[in-house]
Amino acid sequence: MQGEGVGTTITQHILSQQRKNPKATGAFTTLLNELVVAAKVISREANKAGLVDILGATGKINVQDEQVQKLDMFANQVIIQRMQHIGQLWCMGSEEDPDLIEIPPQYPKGDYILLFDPLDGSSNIDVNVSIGTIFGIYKRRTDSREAEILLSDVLQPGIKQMAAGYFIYGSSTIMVYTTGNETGVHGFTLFPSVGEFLLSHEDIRIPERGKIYSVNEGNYQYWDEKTRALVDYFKTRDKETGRPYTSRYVGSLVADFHRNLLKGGIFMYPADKKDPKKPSGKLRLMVEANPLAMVVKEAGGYASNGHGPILEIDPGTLHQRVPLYIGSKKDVDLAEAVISGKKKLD
Ligand code: P6P
Repeated sequence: MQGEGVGTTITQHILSQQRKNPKATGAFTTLLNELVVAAKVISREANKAGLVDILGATGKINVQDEQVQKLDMFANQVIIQRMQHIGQLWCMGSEEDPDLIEIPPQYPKGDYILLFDPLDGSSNIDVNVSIGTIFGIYKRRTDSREAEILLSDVLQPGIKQMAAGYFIYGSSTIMVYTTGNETGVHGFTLFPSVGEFLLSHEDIRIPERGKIYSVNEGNYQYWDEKTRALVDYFKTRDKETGRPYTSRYVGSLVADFHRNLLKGGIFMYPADKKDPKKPSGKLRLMVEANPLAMVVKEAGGYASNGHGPILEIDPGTLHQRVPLYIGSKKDVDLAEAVISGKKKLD
């Protein structure tokens, strides 16, 4: 699928995926393509962040009890404003908004639900570390006769996602997405000179075992014994299992995840006792864990909350947090066996 020597654009690729699905109506293609436009706008601002007054905090605190950065707000608004008029969405949910985002009455509605973290890793904006947008797309469960937007329509297990992916705004802007059903995971790099995302990482497969572990060890004292034993395991010398693993932790989920997706390894954000309001750790099920869990599963990896698959969790609330162990299947299987108590590390 080459076009005029520039390679395969994301639009061509999404269309080719649509053709593989006999039931596809093109609504889905419209949705993904508009999300790409929003990401291009965010990328432009993220790359300017060091130059213009888009840095710093707004002085607001979001539903996550976190400082809202100016670029957070900008990214959130760009996605909402671009996506609300395309006529494909039933509603949206954002990490930045406490409640569901309704489609204004002047715009037609569709059957898809978009859940997203508009700018993950925003605490890194001011220090020029990669940040990103994470998204998951579901089909509404209620039929068109149901006029009311019901939270029960949105709180679906991650296995129901129609598509998921992320954008990384770093040294280059990259989009990684999957439409599931063994169609693979594909990465695209934004070429500003062309103004297009071009296929750069076709059919990404994560190594079944890695050599990298990613975790904030500053939380060690807040972890339970099993979590400490697991992290100590990755640090302990053992020739046969290629340990100690290398420690890599950027503090920006999309950056840590993307590196491990390409090179292999395990990212962990365990439950901890650091904040009584967040006993399950910091990361959100619906807008962070589920989308990345779909991507990693399609790439041959696995994502667990330490007791079972992230993708099979029945959500209780829109902003529910979960412990997250995600990456190379053998590493995450081990983490789940240790955290759930099935395996004891000596
Ligand atoms: P900590 C960024 O704020 C974020 O939500 C993720 O991108 C990242 O993985 C995590 O928090 C880092 O959290 O507690 O290690 O600083």
